[in-house]
Amino acid sequence: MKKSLCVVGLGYIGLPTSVMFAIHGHKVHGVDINHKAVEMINNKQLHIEENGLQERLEEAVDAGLFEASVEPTEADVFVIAVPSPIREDKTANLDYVRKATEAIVPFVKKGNLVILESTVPPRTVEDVMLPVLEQTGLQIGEELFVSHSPERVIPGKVFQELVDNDRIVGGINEQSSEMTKELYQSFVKGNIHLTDATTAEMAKVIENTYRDVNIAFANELALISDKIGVNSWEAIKLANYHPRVNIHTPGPGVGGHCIAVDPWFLAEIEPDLSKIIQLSRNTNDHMPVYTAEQIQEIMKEQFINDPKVALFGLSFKANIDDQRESPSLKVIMELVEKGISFTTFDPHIKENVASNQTQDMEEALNEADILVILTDHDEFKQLDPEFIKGKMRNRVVFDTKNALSLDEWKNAGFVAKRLGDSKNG
Ligand code: SAJ
Repeated sequence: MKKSLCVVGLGYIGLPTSVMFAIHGHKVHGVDINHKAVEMINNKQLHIEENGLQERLEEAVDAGLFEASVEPTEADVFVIAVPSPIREDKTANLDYVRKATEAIVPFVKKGNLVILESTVPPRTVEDVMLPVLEQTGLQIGEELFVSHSPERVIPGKVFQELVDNDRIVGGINEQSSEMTKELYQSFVKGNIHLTDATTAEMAKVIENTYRDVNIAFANELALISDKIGVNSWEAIKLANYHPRVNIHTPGPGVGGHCIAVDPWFLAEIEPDLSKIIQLSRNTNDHMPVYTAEQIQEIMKEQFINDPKVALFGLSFKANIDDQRESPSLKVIMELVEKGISFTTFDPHIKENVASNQTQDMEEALNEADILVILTDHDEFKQLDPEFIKGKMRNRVVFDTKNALSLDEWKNAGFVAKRLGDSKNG
């Protein structure tokens, strides 16, 4: 049955989810506090980059099934997809979730369903949302239904994963779960697994924690390999041919709003029991520092005093424009602290937001002594060393993402190095 939806939060998750519901026939009213984003969306313009979003947004708006506003409205279903960041002290900041819940209270009626999609520490629905929703005066679980259905899509492939991924639905009671499942069935082709709200919260947080811990392991292998003349990328690839081994890949750090954040939700709840989790987080957080040290080291080895560094890649991973928690920004901070001059370039980030950023690749390379690849965008994998070499002052390249063929760059006369690879670098 077609429903009316009010989706609070029109960011990387809320906007694609809204248009998906709309193009599947539901009437969606999207809400965001960002006036500019709301105006852009209503004009069928994007304030974020995601494959396939533009055409779906146009389809949804043209069909009259999607509109954006700064105010919520009455609806059958409320979906909350707002940020749930951590504070400076690594504790969960649930202010957005709380405020979004408070904002819908005046519009919630008997028989409505409220779904939280944001990733949150276990017990948030029970301890943070329900007390706010009680202000509606409705009997929770009988007159008002509530669930957590965590988003699990990966930026860049959101539309594919919204459809194909299995979905977890954790209701505060069975009826909440069933109502939520029925709604998502309008577009989800994966299995929909029902559980309770707190287990759903836990499942989502541990998915990202699993990844963080495994990336930390890969990064540790890179550090060891750098010391002992091994190429960690090659060793990991070989180890992964074992049917029960699946090591992740090293890099300059872990970015994004999820994997670098969610493990802290568990650490906050049980600090004494989450030793591997905290160690992994700290290992991954140290990688930008290590990357900056490596840059400095390479420049010293090449007897280049007062170097200028060209940093390529500002988004937190390949082929997206999202810079949240990006390791590149931390590498920049480290270089600033070391007094090393640099330029930054990223073809996916169209406005200059980072320090010394330029939209012109050649300008970024001008007078540069070392080119550092921090994000493995497709554009960087296709860089031609023969072209690049004429643009730089010195020919040194440092690849932190295994995006380049070092042999090709060496053949073009570069000193070519790779993070976690002291065999070739
Ligand atoms: N990274 C590595 N090595 C790896 C994999 C990733 O260094 O082997 C780095 C990336 O470069 C990036 C960061 O980790 O900086 C995170 O990237 P990612 O692609 O692993 O994940 P996200 O943050 O884009 O999306 C994750 C996904 N979670 C899992 O894969 C378990 C996604 O499904 C979630 O929906 C999303 O978090 C979220 O919103 O929670």
